[in-house]
Amino acid sequence: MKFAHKRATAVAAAAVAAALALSGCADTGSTGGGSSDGGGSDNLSITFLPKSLGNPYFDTSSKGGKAAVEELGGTFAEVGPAESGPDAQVSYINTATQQGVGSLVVSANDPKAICDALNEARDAGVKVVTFDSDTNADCRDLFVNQATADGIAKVQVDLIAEQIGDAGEIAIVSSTANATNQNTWIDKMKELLAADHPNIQLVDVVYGDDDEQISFDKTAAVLQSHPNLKGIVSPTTIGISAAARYLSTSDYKGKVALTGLGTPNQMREYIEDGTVTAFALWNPEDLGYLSAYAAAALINGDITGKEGDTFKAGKLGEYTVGADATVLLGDPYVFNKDNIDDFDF
Ligand code: RAM
Repeated sequence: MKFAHKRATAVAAAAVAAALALSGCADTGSTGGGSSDGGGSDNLSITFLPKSLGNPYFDTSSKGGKAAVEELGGTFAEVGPAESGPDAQVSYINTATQQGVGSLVVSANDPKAICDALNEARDAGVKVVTFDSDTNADCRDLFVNQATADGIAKVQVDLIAEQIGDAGEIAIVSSTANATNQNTWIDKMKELLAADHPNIQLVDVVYGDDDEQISFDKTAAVLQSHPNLKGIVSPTTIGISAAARYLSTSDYKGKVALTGLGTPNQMREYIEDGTVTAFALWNPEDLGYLSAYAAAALINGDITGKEGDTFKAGKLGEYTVGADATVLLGDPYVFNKDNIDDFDF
């Protein structure tokens, strides 16, 4: 598994920096290059556009993206809306297109709403990489997926089933209603519940919009409307930490289970106080790092997004483009009280 432990990350980063310095490749690079004969360009100006700013998950993915762009001698930028909304990213896409960036690396709040803007960017020569949350496949060059949707759904269903004794009512506290990633995972979770967990009933799906307070309030409301609730699954880092904050000081603490996708730093106190026993995620820093390398490979013309294309992603090694122009980071990882202190993101 390519999971960066905090010490391993630091060691690997130092090794890469040393290698670049030795090979003389650590210059600042050009950012205004046009296309060369092979269809590639040297315009390594790479802009990250998360679902929204101020989310520690995306702060961490951008940290990885920035490290990769710096290793490559390019120019990193991060822009984005304050709140996650279906078309809130359009103006940022248009601005980046006007600026002539080499690539936009986007986590989409909606599969369709930003497509026209992205396709205009692509017509102007910008390579579009989606990561974390995809658009429809015809509006991007490549999707860097954190883990398979089946794997992400299964780890959460397994965790909640184990935590509630495989029986009883559960609810989902999701992010925004249109989020491509959460909606895909929720559909897969429903399939798994129906197939393998006949005694678990999913009674509600509510949306906290990846906003801490809305997620907190929706958690309170869903617990009130379903007095027999045994567990909550929150497949969003903002949702699960807000739900944990609510549960931790309520009478439901220890009675209603909570799991889903969270960052170790946001969940640590709730693991320590017993509100949550286990949750899952991948390493967002690695996801950002891989996405930046994929963007650079598209810009350089090393890959086009064709199945079987390969490229090198620095300390993470070589990756191959799979079906539907998708690159896969790895497997989800489960955090609990025994391992959470090994991680710092
Ligand atoms: C939130 C966002 C992001 C998702 C994580 C798990 O930070 O919704 O898109 O991948 O949770």
